[in-house]
Amino acid sequence: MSSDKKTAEPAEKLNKGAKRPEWTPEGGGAEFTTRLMDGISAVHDGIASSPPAARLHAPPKRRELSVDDYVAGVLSGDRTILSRAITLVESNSQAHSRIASQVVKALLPHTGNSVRVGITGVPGAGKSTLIDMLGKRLCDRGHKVAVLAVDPSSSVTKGSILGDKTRMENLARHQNAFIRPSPSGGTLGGLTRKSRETLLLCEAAGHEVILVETVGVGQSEAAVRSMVDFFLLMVITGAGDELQGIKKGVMELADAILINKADGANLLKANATRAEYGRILHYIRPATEGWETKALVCSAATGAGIDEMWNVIGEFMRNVKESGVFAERRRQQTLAWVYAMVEDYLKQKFYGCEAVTEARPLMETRVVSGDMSATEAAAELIRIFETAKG
Ligand SMILES: Nc1nc2c(ncn2[C@@H]2O[C@H](COP(=O)(O)OP(=O)(O)OP(=O)(O)O)[C@@H](O)[C@H]2O)c(=O)[nH]1
Ligand SMILES: [Mg+2]
Repeated sequence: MSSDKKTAEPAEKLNKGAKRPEWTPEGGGAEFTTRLMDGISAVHDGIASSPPAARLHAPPKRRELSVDDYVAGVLSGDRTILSRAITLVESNSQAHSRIASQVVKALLPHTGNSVRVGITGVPGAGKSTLIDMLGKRLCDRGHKVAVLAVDPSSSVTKGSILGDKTRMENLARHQNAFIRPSPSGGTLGGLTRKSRETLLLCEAAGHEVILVETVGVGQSEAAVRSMVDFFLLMVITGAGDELQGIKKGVMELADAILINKADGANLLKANATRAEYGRILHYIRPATEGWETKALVCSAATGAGIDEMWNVIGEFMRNVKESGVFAERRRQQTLAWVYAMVEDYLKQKFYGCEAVTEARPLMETRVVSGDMSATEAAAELIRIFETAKG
């Protein structure tokens, strides 16, 4: 018994908080980073079903990259470095965002050369299935395709539209594809900033087609519209009231409405729905000057109609490039981005200000009870804010 205890002691001592072996010299560099396994709590019995040894170790600390490393890596299309650059852009740490902005700035001259397509639609419309099928076809034809997600719901649920639900299995396996789930956490404004910079990084890495998926709830459609050239609204045939379910505002953002799941018993119905949308579109203001919003059908599952849809996007791009609408839209989008970031910053400052937070309940009570007008309350809150920040 006592001898058991004796032999156990050194191991306990070694493992207790120790991440490196005792024999590592003081100040030893990366060449001495061999890590110790946890004692008997770790499983290594030589049986094949055990977790691989690598997982028993804490992951080795990755070498820090310089701005030049990031820039060179992204430009050479190195996917690992592209991923790390995106992680940097997504980070909320100030130190990271300083490096990130230098990386993005250095890469800017290499951006702008892709077709940016936004895809929205109600949950379950088939967005991910379409992206998987379309993306794979484009990759097979030699294009490099990047897929991004803007998912404001993920900041609440910590889920992600490209995460657990749909893995885009065909596309994910393709060497020409790069798939990035939505960053989690933060406001829609924050997510959009990150997604925009991610988009630029993907372009610099040579991706010629960028597909941005967003779930059709809330404000994310407008956010995605403001970062893409072509905006696709995916719908499905429903219980007869499907047209009412879609807000006119969202239809006005779309360059095409794609009725998905036009297969099997649903084919006839999908075609009828397309005709109906075709009629409605006459009364809707087109999203893009000089382009008539199209109503199309497809089956993301079988692939029918997908090439035709891609041809429509090609036709659109030729049209807007010739007319100058493309260049003007990109210019406007960049300017809008500047002010969106300014607004985001100001909002954060205002609502993050302690004096404002303290004053709000009283102001709100007074406004609601009619003791104070909304204008007076706003003026007072702004005065409090400006006094607080000195
Ligand atoms: N029959 C049929 N089923 C489809 C088609 N496209 C997608 N589906 C199915 O519809 C379901 C939802 O598809 P997704 O691609 O995950 O839909 P989504 O729009 O990405 O959904 P969220 O990410 O949750 O917003 C899945 O079970 C798909 O297999 C289609 O063209 N035909
Ligand atoms: Mg999806």
